[in-house]
Amino acid sequence: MKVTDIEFIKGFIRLTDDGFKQGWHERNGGNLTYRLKSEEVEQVKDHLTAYQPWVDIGAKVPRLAGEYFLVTGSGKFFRNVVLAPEENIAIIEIDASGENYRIRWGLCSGGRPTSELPSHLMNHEVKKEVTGGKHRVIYHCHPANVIALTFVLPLKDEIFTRELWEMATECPVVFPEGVGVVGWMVPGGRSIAVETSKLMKKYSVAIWAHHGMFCSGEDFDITFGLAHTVEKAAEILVKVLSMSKEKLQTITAQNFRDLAKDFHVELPEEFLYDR
Ligand code: 2HA
Ligand code: ZN
Repeated sequence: MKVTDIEFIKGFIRLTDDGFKQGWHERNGGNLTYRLKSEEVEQVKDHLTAYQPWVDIGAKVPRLAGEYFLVTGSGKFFRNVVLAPEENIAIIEIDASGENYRIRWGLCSGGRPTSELPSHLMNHEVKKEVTGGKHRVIYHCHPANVIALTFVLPLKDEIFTRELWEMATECPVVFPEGVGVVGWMVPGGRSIAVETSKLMKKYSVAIWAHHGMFCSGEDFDITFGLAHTVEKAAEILVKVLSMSKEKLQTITAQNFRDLAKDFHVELPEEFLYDR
C-alpha cells in the first residue's frame, strides 16, 4: 500500500487542505501533529527510512518516550501538503529520554518538523495524561476572527469562554470546559509551550493573543470541528461588536444551566457569572 493510501495519513492531509481552504493558513502559518497508534506504526513500518540522527526537541516530554508522530514541516505551506505530502510532512520518533526526535519518513527534500514542536509535544504529553491516551491530535491555526478578538477583549479565560459560548447555542456543548488564553509571547520556544500546556490540562482550546489558536482532540474530525466551531463563534462576535456595543438580548447564565441539564454537560460556574 502507498503511504498516502493509509487512513491516518489521508485524514491528516485532508485536515491540512480543509484548514487552508478556510483561510487559516497563509504562507507557512499553522502546524499539525498526530500521535500514531501502535497498529498505525506497524502499518507504516515498511516505509520507514533508515535512522537519521537524533535532534534536540527543545523541551522534555518523557511521557512521550518511544512514541511516533506525523507532523507538518517547518516553513512548509499547508496548501502544498495535499500536492506533495512526502516533501511537506514527516513521521518522527521520540527517543527513550523524551528529549530528542529523529525523522523516520517524509520531508524528502529536506527540512525539520514544525517550529512549534515544543508546544505540540508538551500539549500532547499533557493531553495523553489527562484523557487517558484518547487525544491524539494537536492543531495550530491562524483564524482571523479569533485573532481579531484578542485586540478588543480582555485576555481572560472567563471572558473569552463566556463571550464565545453566547454566540451559538452549540458552543457550550462542543467546548464545555471553556477556552484558555495566553497573552502575547514569542512563538516557537519552550516558554510559550509551558504556558500553553498548563492551559491544556483544563481546556482543549488555547488562544494565543495576536497569533492564533491551538486545539486538541481525539481524531481529525473532532479537532478540526472544534477549531471550526470556535472560529465561527468568534466570527459572529466580531459581527455583533461591529454592529453595536451592546447586545439587546443574549443567552443568559440561567439559559446555560438549563442547557447543561438537558445536554448532560457540566458547565463550570466560574463562566456563569452575572452580567
Ligand atoms: O509558521 O504558525 O506559530 C508556523 C506558525 C508558527
Ligand atoms: Zn502560528
